[in-house]
Amino acid sequence: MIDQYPVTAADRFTFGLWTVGNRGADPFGSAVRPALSPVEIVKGLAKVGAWGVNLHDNDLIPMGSSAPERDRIVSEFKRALSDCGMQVPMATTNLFSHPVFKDGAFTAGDSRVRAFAVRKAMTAIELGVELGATTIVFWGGREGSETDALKDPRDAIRWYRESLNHLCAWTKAQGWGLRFALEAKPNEPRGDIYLATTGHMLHFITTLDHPQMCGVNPEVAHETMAGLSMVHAVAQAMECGKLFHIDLNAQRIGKYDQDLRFGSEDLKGAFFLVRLLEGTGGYPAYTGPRHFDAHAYRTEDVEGVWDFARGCMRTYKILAVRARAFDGDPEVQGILQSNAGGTAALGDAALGGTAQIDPDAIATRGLRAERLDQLAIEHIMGVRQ
Ligand code: GCO
Ligand code: MN
Ligand code: MN
Repeated sequence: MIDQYPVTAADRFTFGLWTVGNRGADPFGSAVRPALSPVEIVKGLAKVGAWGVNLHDNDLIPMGSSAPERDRIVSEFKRALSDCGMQVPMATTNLFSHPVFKDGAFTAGDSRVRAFAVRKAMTAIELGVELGATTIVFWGGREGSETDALKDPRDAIRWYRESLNHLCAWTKAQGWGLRFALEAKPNEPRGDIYLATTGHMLHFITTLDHPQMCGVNPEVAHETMAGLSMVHAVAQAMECGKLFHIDLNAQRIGKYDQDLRFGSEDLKGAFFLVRLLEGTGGYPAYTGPRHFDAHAYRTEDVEGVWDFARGCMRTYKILAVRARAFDGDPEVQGILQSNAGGTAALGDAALGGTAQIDPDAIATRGLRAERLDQLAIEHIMGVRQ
């Protein structure tokens, strides 16, 4: 059978070492799968057709490794990357696992912890640059609180800004031309995480010393956990030129951070997200990596992990084809055009003509959103081509 949805390097699909490397441990149970080495992961990802792999510093180099150990690990990893033709477009820093970060990294009350975190991020950025990364993600998993008795959130936000300002200035001074992508999450592992959504991050960026080098890394699971629309978050980021990276996965509302296979929940949300990223409904497409920040169900063995990885990419590709079909469908276009009346820019002329506007007449007209949405559903289900 011919594969109608072959994955190619042009798709720019990436996975984190921590995603396919996830061993299925949860707060109630230990690992169910063997550890895969970074080199094994690179080979496995290349085999399923991924374009690149992303990493936290400690996914590759265990904390406390000696300099010679570090160099040996990095050179082995680089060899595997070049043998497999794999890229490392993004790197990030683990600022959450070590107990020193129990009350935050950039927002820790203790200035020594903040200094340690910034230094760790600098070392991780150097590693990223050595591997060819052009985007650095910051996910502040521990930057939050269970009680606001311990510190004033305004101090925390100020410390967060100070750390990022330092990292931006230092990175610029090295002449690396990197971009920073800030990733929001409402909670988990903290009770409440500061700058809880992509919208919070977009505002925070405007308060930094170098806002132009900072953008966002929205994640499906995180916006959904907050009960928000990932499509709207991504659209807002795209609209202001701030979509620097994206974490694709799936999530059910009201649950813990599930990080499920892309498209495995809320297929309609995934469809409209892919439509946005691919630009089939208008505006330029997103050109950055399509990164999957997800992991296989705990029921799976290693083979199931590769099923999971293939599934993420395949669903994305199928949805891209379906989105194109939806936007090319004459009935869809007809409904959209029939609603397009009155899109004149708001200006003096439009405001001057308001006397002629009959609000009651306009209000009687239905917009055919039911039919349009049904058409989207039928395209998603593949019954309309
Ligand atoms: C999570 C986050 C992380 C980050 C990763 C990269 O909820 O655990 O999504 O997976 O994306 O640490 O910074
Ligand atoms: Mn997540
Ligand atoms: Mn993420």
